[in-house]
This record gives sequence, C-alpha cells and structure tokens, in this order.
Amino acid sequence: MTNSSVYVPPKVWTWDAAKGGSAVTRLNRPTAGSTHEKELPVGRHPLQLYSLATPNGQKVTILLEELLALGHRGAEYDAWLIKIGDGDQFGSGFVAANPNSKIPALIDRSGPKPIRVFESGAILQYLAEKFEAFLPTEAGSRAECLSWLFWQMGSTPYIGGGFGHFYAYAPTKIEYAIDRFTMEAKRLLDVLDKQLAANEFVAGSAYTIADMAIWPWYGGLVKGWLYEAAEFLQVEDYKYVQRWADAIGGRPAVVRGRMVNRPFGELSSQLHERHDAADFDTKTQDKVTAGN
Ligand SMILES: N[C@@H](CCC(=O)N[C@@H](CS)C(=O)NCC(=O)O)C(=O)O
Repeated sequence: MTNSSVYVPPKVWTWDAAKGGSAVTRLNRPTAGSTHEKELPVGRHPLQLYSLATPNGQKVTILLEELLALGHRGAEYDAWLIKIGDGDQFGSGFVAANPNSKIPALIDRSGPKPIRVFESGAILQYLAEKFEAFLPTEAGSRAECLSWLFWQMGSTPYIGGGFGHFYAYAPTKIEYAIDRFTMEAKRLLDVLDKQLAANEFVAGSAYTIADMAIWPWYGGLVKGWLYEAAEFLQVEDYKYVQRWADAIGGRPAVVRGRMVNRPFGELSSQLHERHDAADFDTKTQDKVTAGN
C-alpha cells in the first residue's frame, strides 16, 4: 500500500464539517432528522414521488413508466424534484416521508390514509405487488426475482459508496480503498455477467423489477455513464451485461423513466418534474428554455 499521509484515528471521532468531498457529502452530518421546515408539494395523482434521477431514483420512475405503458392508470404519478445538493432531503416534509433523508420517497395517496414508502427496493416491491406486475407469482420465480432485487440493494453501496466514492469523489486518491472496491465492483459485474450468459433477463426469462433495480447501476457502469470508469473497469469484457444493458436501455418506458427528475445532461433529456404523460413532449428543458 502506498499512502503519503498516515492517519492515526483519535480516541473519539469528532465531526469536521469543513472536510469536504462531493457537493452532497459536504451536506451530510452524523445525525438524523430535519434541518428546516418545508412541506412537500402534493399533486393531483394517486402517487406522489419525491426524487432525483440518480440510479436509485431512476429505478422507480422506470417502473412507473412501465406500469403506465402496460395500461395501469392507477400508476399515474406526480414526480417532484428533490435537489440533494441543496439539502432538500433534510426538509421536515421529506424527512416525514423518509426518515433516512435519501431519495427516492413515495407517498401513495390512493387509499383512505397516505402510505409512505422509502428505500428504492421497498418502493419497487410495493408497486409491483400493488399492480401485480413485474414480480412473478410462482414461488420459485418470485424468490429468484426478490433475491436479485436484494442482491442489488445489498451490493450497490460497494459500487456507489465504495468504488465510485473513492475512485471519483474522494478528495485524495487512496490506493488501498480504490483497490478494494474496484476488485469488488469487478467481481459483482462478473456475477451479473455469468447470470446473464444463461438468462435473457436477470431473474430468468421474464423482465422484472430485478432488471429495473439493477440496470440503472450496473447498466450505467458498463455503458460508461458512472464515474468515468469504463476504461478503468474494462467494461467491454462484460459482454452479456452489455447485451442486456442495450436491450433494457432501448425500452421506451426506460428512456422516459431516465428523464424524470433529471436536472443534468442534455437539455432534451431533462424533465425536471413530471405531472402528466404529455410532459415528455412539452416540458423538457430544451422546450422550457426555448419558450422563455
Ligand atoms: N438505499 C437507498 C439509497 C438511497 C440513496 O443513497 N440516495 C442518494 C442519492 S442516489 C441520496 O439521496 N443522497 C442524499 C444524501 O446522502 O444526503 C435506496 O436505495 O433508496
């Protein structure tokens, strides 16, 4: 291991807010709860989503767009933009929806009492069960689908919080941390590649919420959209993941799902808020700014 400065942990850790990192990690604190009063807006649809088009956010908008494409009108939703770089996740209304202060958060207002759901995997399972879609009912297939869904939820922090953080965002490059998490990222890509060598979709022959959870992360990684790490990770080696990533990425509902709550990238791909299916045609940033 080569490391220029040797850090000796003190007896008791104390928080230094000025230590930095990315725009979001700079806002993080070692405590939970809200920092300011701010109610969440509520639109006209049964489902209210508070999110941002990071990979975790995209999972839910992809599923909602797939449900709508299947004809489930009860899946109509308002998607409100939560700017995590500005600290919106610490507003009192957001914390009431998700005490963990992270996007995405969903409130289902279709019943007599609003139901809150947080953690993207829980939101996918909740919606799939509610609409009886994209989650197989036969016991073995259902177990396979949920196993891969939880594989994504359990493994991705090693990709985002581990590999991505230390390779792309940490203020100093630490060889030990980058080695450890790169090895894990490549091992996880190989797990997925082997599964997709034998199966069209992640959980077998059917497209499920497991694909929707895994694609924004692992698909994004092999397409070079995350952390500018395509060459470093030699992502072309994972050819079955590449084949699957292209197939999922070509689905119209996935294209739409990626655009929702997206304040970055090409202006034509940014739909900051979604309140109506027609918004994809009329409210992307290229059109909004052209109209000003
Ligand atoms: N396990 C959570 C992770 C959610 C998460 O990490 N969200 C990030 C954006 S991708 C976030 O809101 N970060 C804000 C912060 O850390 O303050 C899930 O899957 O829903």
